[in-house]
Amino acid sequence: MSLVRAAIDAGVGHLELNRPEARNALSRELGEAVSATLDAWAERDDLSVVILSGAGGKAFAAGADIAELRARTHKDSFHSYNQRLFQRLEDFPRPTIAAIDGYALGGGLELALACDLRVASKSAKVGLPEVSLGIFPGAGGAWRLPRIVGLGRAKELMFTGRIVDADEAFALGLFEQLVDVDAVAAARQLAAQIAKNSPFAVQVAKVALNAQAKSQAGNALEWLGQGLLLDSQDKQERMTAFLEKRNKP
Ligand code: CO8
Repeated sequence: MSLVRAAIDAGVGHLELNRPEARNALSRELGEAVSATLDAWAERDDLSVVILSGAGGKAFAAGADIAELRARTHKDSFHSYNQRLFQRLEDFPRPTIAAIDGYALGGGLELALACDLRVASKSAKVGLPEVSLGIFPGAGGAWRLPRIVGLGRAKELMFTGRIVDADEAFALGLFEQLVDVDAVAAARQLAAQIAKNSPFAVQVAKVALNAQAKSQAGNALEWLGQGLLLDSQDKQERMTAFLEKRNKP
């Protein structure tokens, strides 16, 4: 079974993370499949907008794959696979929309934060539980989240690791749109509105808006900070507890 389902229809690309049995947890292989699709789509003139979603209805993505993370060390942090993927998404030449039904946790929320826009349904539950696992949101969350919700709110969410329901997340400004059901259908409507406009003008607007928000220093701190945490015994114990179902955020 393919790890991503990708299709372009009427100028809108739909990329669906397809690992529902693991709540679309972002394994290295899944990340590479997303990256390959973005590479293939970056040059497409017939593409105006990209929608990202998660298969199965229960999760957009439940974070990085904890079994893989448990085995990672500071050397993997310096390779920064997730960071580079999310940066690739932020720099993608067309607008990107995360359509969030169900959980978007940890790296799954960071993936959504790297998209230009977020549309969610009432089933959405979001949060950054990394600190409960002995690491921190080191794939852009530490600087993308405060950019969107403000520093104080970002700290509160990150330090507690608590999971927020859809209404609260919308009130915090994490989503641009909240609908009762079916975030993908709502994202398609939004994409259709954007797709009516000049693709090049929209691209220039995206570049101009993003130019102010780049954080190279943030990237460097993430490699260093996550590298230290990935090597810690505390992380080993906490991730083992999750995998052995002794603990849930
Ligand atoms: N990684 C691996 N497997 C996962 C993950 C995950 N993140 N999330 C869920 N799964 C697996 C479960 O282990 C389970 O597997 P199995 O069926 O083999 O037992 C299956 O998916 C279904 O999960 P649940 O039975 O737990 O499903 P529920 O619907 O009861 O609960 C939850 C859904 C609430 C989403 C729950 O699965 C959960 O809490 N998942 C973990 C959430 C989490 O902690 N995410 C943060 C991970 S850390 C991270 O993202 C770091 C990003 C920074 C990257 C930096 C890299 C260097």
